[in-house]
Amino acid sequence: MAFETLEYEITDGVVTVTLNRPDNLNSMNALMRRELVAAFRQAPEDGRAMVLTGKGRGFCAGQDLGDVTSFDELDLERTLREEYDPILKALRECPIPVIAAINGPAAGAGANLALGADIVVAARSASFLEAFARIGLIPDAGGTYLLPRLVGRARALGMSLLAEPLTADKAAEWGLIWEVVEDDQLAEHVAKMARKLANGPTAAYRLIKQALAASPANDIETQLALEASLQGEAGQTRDFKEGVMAFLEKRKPSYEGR
Ligand code: T3D
Repeated sequence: MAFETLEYEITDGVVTVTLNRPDNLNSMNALMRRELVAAFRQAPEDGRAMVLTGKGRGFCAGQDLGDVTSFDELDLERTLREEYDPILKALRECPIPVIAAINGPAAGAGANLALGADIVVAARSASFLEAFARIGLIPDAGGTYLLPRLVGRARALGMSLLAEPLTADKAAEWGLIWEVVEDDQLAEHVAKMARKLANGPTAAYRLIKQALAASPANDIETQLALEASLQGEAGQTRDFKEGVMAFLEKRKPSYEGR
């Protein structure tokens, strides 16, 4: 697909989307917001795993504040409902695993875009900043949903109210993200992880994502029923049979994603 604000590449079943407005740390304008939604919807057609990263020294600095030309004409509720929320929903609904490779500052809606991914790997020099309160706003783009679920109330409130950058190491220690790697190893490390996922049991990954996404809102009865139903589906896949046969035959499984 051709985008103006994103690079979109497909290699060995992995779709890599690179936010590409490096002069302002890949902050989001309206076009980037639309293109991100399109990319999350297109990626499962083109590959079996997706990587989201940023060009240059930043991941994403959230809303492009340079776009705010007239406060009188601003309607943030509309922008969120019509432009930001669809990004987070498209990311959430993306059936293939999405890895966010955080190469530098992730701030504002950029931090919450990162945290919406399935696996977040950060370069050691990267940071996470719920910048909103610095400019008199509340965490949006899914921030108030994701933060307490990832790190609990105390840390969610500290991050949101104090609006100070959190180092990648601290983010991993708190369980906000999956892991930290050295800066010069980020791209290779994530590419290897993405290739592994792209060669994995794609249908099971979709069902795992579905089960874990539903979990926070469910009681145990409902969640057990959902698990049973989704496992029933997984058990019908070609890849389940292949996984069991490969185990019994003491060989590596060859998954086809169905
Ligand atoms: O619709 C709505 O408005 C509601 C939705 C809101 C969603 C949001 O995301 S609100 C939060 C918006 N984002 C921020 O407030 C973060 C602003 N940026 C920063 O605080 C800092 O840039 C960082 C902490 C992220 C990184 O700091 P540092 O020192 O590494 O870089 P820098 O020098 O501040 O930035 C480098 C350049 O990027 C600089 O431009 P210049 O001087 O080289 O020409 C800077 O102005 C530009 N830049 C950084 N962030 C933004 C930006 N330009 C436009 N918008 C930005 N968000």
